[in-house]
Amino acid sequence: MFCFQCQETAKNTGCTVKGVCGKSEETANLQDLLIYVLKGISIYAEKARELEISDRQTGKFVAQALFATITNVNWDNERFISMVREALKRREALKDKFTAAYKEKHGKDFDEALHDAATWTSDAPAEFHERAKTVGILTTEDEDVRSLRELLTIGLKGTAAYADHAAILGLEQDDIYDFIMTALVSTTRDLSVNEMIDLVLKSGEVAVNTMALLDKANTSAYGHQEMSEVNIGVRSRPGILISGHDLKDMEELLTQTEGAGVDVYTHGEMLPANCYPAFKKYEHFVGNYGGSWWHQNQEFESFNGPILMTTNCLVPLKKNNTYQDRLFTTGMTGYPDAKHIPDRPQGGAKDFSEIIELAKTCEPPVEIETGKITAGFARNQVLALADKVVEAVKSGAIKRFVVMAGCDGRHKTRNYYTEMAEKLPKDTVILTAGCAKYRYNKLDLGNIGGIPRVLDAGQCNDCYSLAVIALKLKEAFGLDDINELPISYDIAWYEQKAVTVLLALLHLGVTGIRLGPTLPAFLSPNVAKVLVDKFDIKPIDTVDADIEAMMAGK
Ligand code: SF4
Ligand code: SF3
Repeated sequence: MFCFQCQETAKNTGCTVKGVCGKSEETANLQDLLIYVLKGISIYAEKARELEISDRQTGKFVAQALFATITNVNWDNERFISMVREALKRREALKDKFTAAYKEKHGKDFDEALHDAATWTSDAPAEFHERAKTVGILTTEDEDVRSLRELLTIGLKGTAAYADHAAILGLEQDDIYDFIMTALVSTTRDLSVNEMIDLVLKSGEVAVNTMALLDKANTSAYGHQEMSEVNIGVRSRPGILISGHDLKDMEELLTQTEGAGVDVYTHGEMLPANCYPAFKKYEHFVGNYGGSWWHQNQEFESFNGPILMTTNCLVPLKKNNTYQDRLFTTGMTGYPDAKHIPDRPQGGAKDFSEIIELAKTCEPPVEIETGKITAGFARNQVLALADKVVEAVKSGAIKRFVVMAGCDGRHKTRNYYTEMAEKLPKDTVILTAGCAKYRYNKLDLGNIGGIPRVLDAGQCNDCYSLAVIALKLKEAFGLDDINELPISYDIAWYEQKAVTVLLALLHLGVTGIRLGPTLPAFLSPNVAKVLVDKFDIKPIDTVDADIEAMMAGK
């Protein structure tokens, strides 16, 4: 195996024996093979597009399959085997459609030689495993080509996840699926370095569009997040814990648990659900339990009730854990020993009754903390405060905004972000989104004239809100360049969605981003240099040095 897609990768080079995350060689290889067959589908999809044949369902499948390969999403080899089979089936169906149309148009059979990803086939899992060993990342020998191909593919994964969330809420755009597939095809071709860089940058544009689509899907379904005090203590009834990013699952769980005598709590990236009007109204929706994803081995124990994982981050269970029988996955998430809740039938809802019945037999959660977190500062809420914010900047009460969005992770070096939040001057405001916030969202950092010093826009995809806010401020101050704003970017990354967000920021023209706790292993020295030269991306330094630089606008 070889995997270097996340920040925790072994020695910041690549996991080769087993993932630091716990991913087995078998799973890693099946993921490689799945992506390989997705490239084959994409080759035919591109050909079919030339003949004006489009197949939205297949585009969506490609997005979902990519989503499944994100760190900490799916640990179930059986699911990957069935996804490879489905991918092969879809590829063949698309091929048949295309070749028939081709023959009709040209009066002869299609006989162009295609990349092996479009022709390889098998139905035997043993052959899957063999083939998988020959299609991994290292088969691209040139380090820079590999780096650009993987930067593109890794960025696509987050876009794919966000596109799937939007699709679940009924919003889809063919151009997003088309780009994902075009980009996958590009990795099977010998392109020039400039062509590859262009595609990477274009993927940032598509990421922005996809986050905008998801923002529209979320806000039109559930309203705009509003400033909310989220309870972090517990009540005395048994509860269900829901984690991940899928708001449709959140909605259906809340409606199905109403009046059932059990409470609902969020974990990790589901925290922002507490700020949507459509969810806040439920009396049995208690608040948020615990911290970010990597605390789950302890927190799922003490929660006592069933846990529903709707997306990442799900981490492997420890031996002798007590929650394996209480763990449920759904959507693209999977774990070999956990119960999987099937997709909703057309026009219907998922059936969470088994989870609810189990909850009734469980002990209530153990209280691990008490108090409240202030959240809900997505674009609408911040723009409602815009006058106040602009005034505070003009008067000098707010000297600088620091965007500290992204992911959390278990590595000790991430204390940097807690220390940064604590040490930033009192006239700075932190803008955040994603689970990185758990490093400082329970600290009492005060407010500036009623504006909290931590403005939490929500999930990682809500970084879109941060972009909207920055663009509005640029307008309010009559600036030409987003980089003239008193905003610094100190982004934490762990999994691939953060890479997507980074590419989106680059597309919006943001320069000077600090990225930590380490720079991605998939950036070769030459590719890293391009990003440094073009966008002034930099690694984090010490907290004190970074504060000094950021306050000086560097
Ligand atoms: Fe290693 Fe990260 Fe890949 Fe897991 S996801 S195998 S930790 S690089
Ligand atoms: Fe967190 Fe996994 Fe990335 Fe959505 S839940 S930000 S790490």
